[in-house]
Amino acid sequence: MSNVVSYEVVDKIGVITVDSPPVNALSQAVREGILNAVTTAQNDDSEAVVLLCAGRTFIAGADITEFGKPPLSPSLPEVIAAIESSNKLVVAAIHGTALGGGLETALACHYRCAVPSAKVGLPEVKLGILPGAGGTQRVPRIAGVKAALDMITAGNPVPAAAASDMGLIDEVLSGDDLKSAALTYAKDLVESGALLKRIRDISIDPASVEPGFFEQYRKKLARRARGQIAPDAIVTCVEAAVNKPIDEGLAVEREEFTKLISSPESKAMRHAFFAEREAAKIKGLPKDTPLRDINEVAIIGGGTMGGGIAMCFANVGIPVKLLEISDEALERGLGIIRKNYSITVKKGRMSEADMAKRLELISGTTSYDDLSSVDLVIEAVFENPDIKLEVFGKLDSVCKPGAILATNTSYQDVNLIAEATKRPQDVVGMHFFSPANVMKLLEVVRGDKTADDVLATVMKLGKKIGKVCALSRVCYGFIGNRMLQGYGRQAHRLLLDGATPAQVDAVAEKFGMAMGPLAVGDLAGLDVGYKARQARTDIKHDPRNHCVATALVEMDRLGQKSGAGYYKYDPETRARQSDPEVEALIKQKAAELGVEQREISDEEILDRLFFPLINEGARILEEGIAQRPGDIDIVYLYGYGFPVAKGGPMFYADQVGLQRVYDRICEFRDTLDADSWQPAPLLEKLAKEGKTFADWAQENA
Ligand code: TC6
Repeated sequence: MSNVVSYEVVDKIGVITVDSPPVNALSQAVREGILNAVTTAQNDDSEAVVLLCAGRTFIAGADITEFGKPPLSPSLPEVIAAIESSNKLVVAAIHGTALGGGLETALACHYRCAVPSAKVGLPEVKLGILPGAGGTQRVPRIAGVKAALDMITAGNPVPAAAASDMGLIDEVLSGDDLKSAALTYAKDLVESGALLKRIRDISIDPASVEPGFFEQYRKKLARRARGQIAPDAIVTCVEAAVNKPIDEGLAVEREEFTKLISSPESKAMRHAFFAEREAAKIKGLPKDTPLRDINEVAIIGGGTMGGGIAMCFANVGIPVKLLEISDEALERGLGIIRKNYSITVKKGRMSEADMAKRLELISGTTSYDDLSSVDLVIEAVFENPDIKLEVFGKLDSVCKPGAILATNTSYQDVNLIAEATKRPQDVVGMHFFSPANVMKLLEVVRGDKTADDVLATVMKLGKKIGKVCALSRVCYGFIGNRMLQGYGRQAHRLLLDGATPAQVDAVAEKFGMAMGPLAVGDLAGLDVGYKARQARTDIKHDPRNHCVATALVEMDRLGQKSGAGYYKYDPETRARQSDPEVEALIKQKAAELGVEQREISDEEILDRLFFPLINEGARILEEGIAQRPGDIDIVYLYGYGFPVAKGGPMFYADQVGLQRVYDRICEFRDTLDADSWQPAPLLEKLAKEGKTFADWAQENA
């Protein structure tokens, strides 16, 4: 039939098999293959047709690499129309993940069966688009309006059993042999005289939807959309599914889809999709680099960080030993883990039995001798270099040969830590972000002597525990925290120059940051930076970069935890409120330092906050700390709340134009502060050559 789609008749059942690795995406060849097979089936002696896929998954969606290019015939809606109007029963047989256009293809079939491990979903919203091949019209027709909206606006996959409860799956198959179970199911349908069930024939009674429902839903979405436009468009389409006949609803869906696919938000989110997958690859490391077995893990330090990391492993069934210095500290650490799991159970997101299983995998110890059997140790003790070196010395003496010794340090020199052992090749950084059981980013830090198989193993393991990994070389703060320094510095300098905390945070949040920089300071605790500054006696701190923060700590305003920092916090709701006392303090500090305050525009705030990220990112690229600009984007998207609709700082820079970024940095250098605003040589070079970071990535692939 075609290279990627085959058709055969087995026992009077036509079987269409899509075989287009890696994920059977709906490329032009796949669409054409399915269309031809369905057309053939109309006139042969088959009594019904089964559509299934070879390899690891059912169709995982449209081929994203085709987006933004001229459309190729046949379109997915044409293929779907042909399936739905087939004069013979068409049954989708699902394994792996039926996503996006894959699920929409399955919904055009008259019946859907799935193996128990299968999942279905419409993740388009995560690419800044919406299901453009009938998903917004068909899902509400079978699953109901609210369930459809929840599923499509969140974009998360739904397991087979839940999908069956929603009506999206008709039969959860038993047994592992998908093809034979699907054939049996199709034959049973034929024998029982099952009707050609077409979802398009179902209509929704508009009276079944409460008045004002869509308006309220939109409001709820707006609060979490952070610069995204797709969620609102999804509501428009589902509303059309309720109020219009299906063909008109499909037309609304197409119109909204067409608008979204060419939007800057979708372009940014597609960039993020591919950058995430690219970041998992280490340049120069062969794909078949052997991996070390990781069957048991130990964590040194049972604080918030260590406990969170332990949960990551227990969550995927890997036994973890938590080491603390005393029984008391250990009990405290295990208690926090138990509390965290109980909260999840209370929220209904985990069963008691699941919690018990995970807790059983976490054991405690106070003796290093108990670590002799583990395959990986992650040190998560205080950021004190002496303590870290001592821990690694001990690990070196008790751990078995070949065990991976990782540090969760945010700032320390991984090469120095490696030298505290006789096996620097086994030492690596695994920098988790707090709370470690929630935050998706894992910065993997490659020491000068880290072995290839250690890196490959850690990257793979990171994915297994649900993290998005990005590789960094050793430098102070690695990729993320190193870049953050300029951002934090400017937030503070803007205050001295005349902006209020509320104004600075509002600009960052309007841009799409989860939280503005000063509100983040209050959340993390202003004492954290205070202590870090005190610990760094090797450099001279410019008071203009921290004087307000320092004064706040000295006034016992540590942030949210003490009820006040840059803001005052409501003790009940934690809502933040501007505080005239802080505004007076800022004025006083500016006067003391001779800084003349002025009116600051939002545009200036935006550029002064985000351009330092870009400038430092350029240095990080040039020094080879990060492999690619996309890796830097991933660090910011998953570790620092950068808005995905902007694609990450380096992608954002390309959209703004490197010439503008460069010019503005030079302007700030000349008018504000020459030390903080030296343009990175790579930025200057690319700007002068009229190039982008994406061009650089291509040239250095
Ligand atoms: C849609 O359907 C819209 C329809 C409307 C039409 C009108 N296209 O993630 P992995 C590649 S929108 C092209 O590492 P996993 C991926 O880049 C789409 N390529 O594997 C990678 O390539 P590499 C809605 C794709 O096992 C390789 O496959 N669908 C696509 O961890 C392996 O990927 C989605 O958004 C694609 N659609 O996870 C689903 N998908 O090896 C997106 C993957 O060269 N996909 N690739 O780096 C996923 O969520 C996951 O890939 C997965 C498999 C869960 C299917």
